[in-house]
This record gives sequence, C-alpha cells and structure tokens, in this order.
Amino acid sequence: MLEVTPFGEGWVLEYEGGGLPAAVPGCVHTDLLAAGVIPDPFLGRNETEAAWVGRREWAYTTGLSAPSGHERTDLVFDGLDTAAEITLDGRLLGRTRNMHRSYRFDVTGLEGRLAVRFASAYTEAAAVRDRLGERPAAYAEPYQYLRKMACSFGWDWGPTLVTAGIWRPVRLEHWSTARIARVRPVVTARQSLGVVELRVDVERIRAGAGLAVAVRVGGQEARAPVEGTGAVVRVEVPDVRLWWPRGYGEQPLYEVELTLLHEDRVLDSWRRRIGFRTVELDRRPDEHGTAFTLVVNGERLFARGVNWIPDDVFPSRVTRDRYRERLGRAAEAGVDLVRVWGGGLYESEDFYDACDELGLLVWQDFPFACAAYPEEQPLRGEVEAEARENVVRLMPHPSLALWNGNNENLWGFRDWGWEEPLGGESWGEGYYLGLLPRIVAELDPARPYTAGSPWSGSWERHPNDPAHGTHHSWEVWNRADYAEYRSEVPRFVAEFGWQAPPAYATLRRALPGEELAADSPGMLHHQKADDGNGKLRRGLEPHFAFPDGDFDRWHYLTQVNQARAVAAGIEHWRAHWPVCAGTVVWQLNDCWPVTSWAAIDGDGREKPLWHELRRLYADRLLTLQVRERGLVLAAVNQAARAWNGDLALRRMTVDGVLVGRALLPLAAGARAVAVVDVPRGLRPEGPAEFLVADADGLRALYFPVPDREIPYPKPEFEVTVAPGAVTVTVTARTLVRDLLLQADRLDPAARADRGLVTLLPGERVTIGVSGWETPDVAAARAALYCVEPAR
Ligand code: BMA
Repeated sequence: MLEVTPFGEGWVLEYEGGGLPAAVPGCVHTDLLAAGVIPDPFLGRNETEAAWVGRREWAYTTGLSAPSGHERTDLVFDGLDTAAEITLDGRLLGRTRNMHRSYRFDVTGLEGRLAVRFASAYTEAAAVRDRLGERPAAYAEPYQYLRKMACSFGWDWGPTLVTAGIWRPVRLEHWSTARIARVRPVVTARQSLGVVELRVDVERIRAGAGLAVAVRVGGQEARAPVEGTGAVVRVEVPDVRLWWPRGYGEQPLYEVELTLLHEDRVLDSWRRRIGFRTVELDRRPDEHGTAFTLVVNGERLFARGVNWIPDDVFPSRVTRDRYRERLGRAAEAGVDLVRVWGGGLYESEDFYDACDELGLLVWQDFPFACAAYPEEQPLRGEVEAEARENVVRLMPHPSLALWNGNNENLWGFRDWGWEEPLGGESWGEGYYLGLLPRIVAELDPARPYTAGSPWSGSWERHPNDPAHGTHHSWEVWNRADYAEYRSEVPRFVAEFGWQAPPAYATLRRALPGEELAADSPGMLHHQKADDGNGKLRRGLEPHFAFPDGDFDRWHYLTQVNQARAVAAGIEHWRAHWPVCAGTVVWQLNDCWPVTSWAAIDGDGREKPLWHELRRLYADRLLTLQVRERGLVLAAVNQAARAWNGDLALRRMTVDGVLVGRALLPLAAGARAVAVVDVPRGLRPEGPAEFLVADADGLRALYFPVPDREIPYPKPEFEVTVAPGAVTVTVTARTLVRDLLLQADRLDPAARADRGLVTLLPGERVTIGVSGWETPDVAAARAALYCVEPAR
C-alpha cells in the first residue's frame, strides 16, 4: 500500500550566510516575520519596508533521506511559489515556474541535501517579457508573464508583497507496482438515479496483468480492470438524495472510495465526497437579449453572490478553519454563490469542502485578470498543465457550478486601448475561447464554461453589454451616484460594489499610534484604489454633508453609504428577476486591513454591508422603487412557497405624523416577484415625508429626497444594557435613521448581531453583543451612531 510521509518539518530558509527556521507550507515573508527580520507588513506603512523581499532570490534547504521497503519514492510538492530550481546535493531534480501546479520528482534511493532555490518573481517575469514582448495590463506590475497569483503584485485593494516559498504541503510517497495518478469522476443525476463515471489513470512500474480498480459509493460497488494505464468504472446509485444550493434543499454528500488492486492486494486508494445534482447555464437569446441563468436540478436560480479574493496576501496562512469561518459568514449573509476571482487562486480543497457542506455554489475563474496574457511558450504549456490539473482536482465538488475563462480580459481587449499596443501579438484570446473550453469539455463535460466575465457571448456585441450574458457594473462607483444602478437591468451582474473603510478596531490595530483621519498617512497607505478617497467623497456628497475633519462621522457615513449603494443595486436587480438572474457583490473579503469594497474586513470584522446583505439576500425582500409607472412596492419571493400576506403602507413625516395609510393584499408566487402600485394618495411629497411598507416582519422605506435635504429631528433615544448574554436595547423617541452599534469600539473582540436599523418614534430594537466583557451603558451610548440632521 502506498505510504505517505509528510515532509514539512526541518526546513531552513537561507539568510545572510545562516539559516532561519522555515514553516512549510509557508512563504519567505512569514518566515522573516517570525524571525523578526521584517516588521509586520500589514501594519502602518511597513509594506514599503518589506518590498526588497520580493526582489531577491531565496533558498529553502533540508536533509532528504527516504529509505523504504518500496520500489519507488516520489517527492511531491503541492505548490511552489513560483520560479524554482530543486536540487539534491547540487544535482538538478527539476525546475518549476507555476504556482498553480503540483510537482512530483522520483527520488528513489536518493539522499542528501535538498535545496529549493527561488528566483525573484520579478526576474522570471522580466525574462519572459523580454522574450515575448511587452503586453498591456491594468496595473504596472508584470503579473501576466508568470503563472502566479496576480494580486501578489498588489491590486486596488491589496499590498504589493511579492511572495516566494513552498506554499502548499510537501510529502514523500513510497509505492510499489502502481499508484493512482488521476481520477476524474463525472457525476450526474437523472431524477433520483445518480451516476458516477470514474476515469482512472495509473502510473505503473511495469506492464502486466492483474491490476484493477474497485469503487464503492452509496452502497453500490463496481470493479474494472486496468488496461495499460487506464480504467473506466461506472456506478449507478438508485434513490439518491440530490445536492442543492443552500436555501433550495439539503447538501447530502456521498463518500466515494476507489482502490487500486493488484491481485486483490490494495496498492493505493482515493477518497472524495461527491454530491448528485445537475447544473446547466441557460444562455438562450430571448426578447431581452441573452440570458445567463444558472439551473440546478432543473430549478432556475437568481444567484445571490459575492466575489472572493485570496483571504490573505500570504495564502499559506489560510487554514481550513479560516476558510470555514469566512465562507460560513457568507452563508449566514444569505449568499448562495461565491465567485473565485481570476486575480487569485484555484483555492485549496478546504475551500471547496466548506462550499460543498454549506451549499454555496462556486463559480471558478481560471487565474487570469485585467491584463493581456501572452500565449507563447513557456506560458502556453504551463496554462494547459495547470488547467488540466485543477479541473481534475476540483471536479468532484458538487458546489463547483461554473468555470470561467478570465476576469475582464475580453472587455480589456475591446475597451481599454490594448489593441493598438498589442499590434497583433497574442493576448489570451486563444486560452479563453480555445484551449480552456476544450480542456473543460474534455475533462469535466458535465459543467458549464463561460469565456470571461464580463462576456456577452460573441464579439458581435460589446463584451460588457448588459443585455447579453455577464456584466460588470463599475461606471457607477467610478463616476456616478449609486442611484444609477437603477438605470439598467443587466442579465447577470457579476461585479459591482462600493468602498468603505474597515471597522474601527481594525484600523486601530493596523495603524498603531496614528491619529486617524480620512487622509492621514496610514489611512491613505491602506487605500489602494485609484482616487479611492475622492470617489468615497463624491459618492457621499450627494447624500450627506461631508463631515470634514470628523473622522468618526466620516467612517460611519462612508460605511452607511456602502450599504446603501449595494442595497440600491441588489433591490433593483432582484426585483427584475427573471430578466436579471444574479448579483455578485464585489467583494466578500479582504487580504489585509484596507479600505475596500469588502463586506468583511481584513481582520474578519463585518462592516454594516455584511448585515445589510442578510436583508438583501434573504428569501423574502421588500423594496420600494420608482419606476416609469410611478412608485411601486416589489415583494421578491425566492422561497419555494408562495408569499401571501398583508402589506401595510404608511405615509409619514419625519416628525412622526401619520399622513395616510392603507392595507393591501400581498401575493407573490413561489420564486417570483410581485409588484404593487403605491396608491397615489400615499406617495410622500416634499422633503419631510417618507413611506413605510411593512409585511410579515419585513420593512421597506422610501425617502423622496437625499438625507442632506431631509429635515430630520435631532435623534433621541433611550439605551439600556442587559448583562449575561449581553444586549443593548435602544428605544427611539424620534425617528432614528440607520442606527449602528459599532461593537468593536466596545471591545475589539465584540460583535453585534445587527447592523443598520431605522426606528420610527416609539419603536425599539434589541441588539445582541458577544465578546463584550464589561457591559456598560455609557460605553454603549458612545458606540451608537445614527444619521444626524444636517447642520
Ligand atoms: C474589477 C475587479 C477587480 C477590482 C475591482 C475593483 O476590475 O475585477 O480587478 O479589484 O474591479 O476595482
């Protein structure tokens, strides 16, 4: 039987003629940090001081001695970042140049000093660029010339910390006769009949008969002989329970156990969990353009999505628990689809395991983003090898629903002035429209592929045409007020978002000693977007008087504005289901403490946007919208059961006077949207009036003018704090708009279970607070923010 010896201990990072203890898996930065050679690059402006690390060569060494009773010993690296030379006592074992692949070296009978020597990623990229010619990109870093996580070179939310190292586990595998090299399970379901077809490749030491594979799944067994180096074995499992995305059903997972046998002796085994389901992508033309609707088990879905970026700029630090925690928070927010963005990674098994369990559909980008990528060697072969390996690695996961060729490169070619500088040189089109779809069709035929995001399906249309396929809505954040989201109904919004600073405690930790201001040096350093602060300001000013010189107000209001902006988009687009079939918020998470579009900040704290997503992505959503026909209420019902209830409308003034009211029936069918006209007499008029819609514990508000024009009363409320399972109760005496308890100001470990809440006079909210050891009413009061009347 194949034996595995983990090989992560005893590594040394060569440094200044000596050695530092090295963590494997890990990277140079984290080793230098642990040894006290560099300061924490996430704090203050230390990033700049660590820039030299990415510009140098580095070597990891250890002793290799691997005697075994087996015929073969392989040294297996699950991931090397990136351009490396591996030697044993000075003898070359191999060279690598792709972070997204694993590598296997035959070291049978060898021993000696093993060294993994990394070139600087800059040097490797420059060599390739010099050979293949310069190509345009969205950032002035050479990330398209080597197969490495692009955002390692910095992004508009990420630091430039160019890593090197043994970033995934290493092990020795000892085996005799044969081993399982690759297993490709194609899983489908026809009604309740589950079918798994496994294509198995074996590596064998010699030819001969007697090798077979046996499979067990769901109580069924099957067996097939190995012919040459391959076997195909098919299992039918009757009465399977289908795997569903969360909110649609359960996530039953079936254990598949495949063994490689030689005359009934087990040589090797392969175990994975699969789920039975079908997934299709409806891209048919219709009267609105071209659809982009995911269909799982025959059910058409509005995808409630978020974009995922690497959770740490040092990805080797992201543990199974951390993935689980972060994705668990996505699920808690009502998310049912996570898009793994192309400037990042093919994530580890832990990521997809968590998605399988949580019922999160995964849309996986191939790692290409925002640049023209050369298609010549050595890149072409790397791309093919990495795609083949990762398609096979990830295809067992039922959560994986869609492969996508790239992020914004088809759009970039058409719109970002690339064509001229390229002058006919390759730029990646051959990958996205040729190589990658061929690989997916060959290896993973049961899963849909889309060439890019955004992509309209054909060069005859603009790649970002909202009426066709996927759309990225960035004009709004970059140049317009968020109300502009309402001017379009794209078929699928794969990216849109709004920035806000992270939680106060996150900033306090990341910028020690700094007097915080919107434009203090550390704040600006932790804001990577082009004119980011300018856009925050221009996005805020139409709504609120800009709080010059008042950091706490700026911090609160920019967070409110982020939540409001994303709400404007999602409410509008969900209300246009089934024309629009998904929103994927840019972005769920961060890779360090930074002002960004994220809902969860770099220290894992939720911004008000995260809480708002729970409302926006719930099965039932109530929203008031201005349409051509007038003010309407849309009741979005994504549940399997019809929503029948009473809708209470109240026209009020901000001083609490009831101007008019009505009770209307509400009837939204299963997975459907009901639109109700607001009766003329209930439409709020003038800056002092607003409309409240209540149904089944849900509420929508409509204010006809921006906050800065609303004559809000001075907010008054009472606060009480109950110890034990700590709660903060706020009782409003006046209208209190967008009340927020910033729990992290009470204690960096504290979390509140509610985000922004608007109270009418006399209403009360109770907020649960965990992790607050010393509850006290004055502190709670000081940590409560709400919209104040304009001065
Ligand atoms: C799109 C994304 C990212 C970027 C985001 C915000 O371009 O694909 O590249 O971080 O917008 O600007």
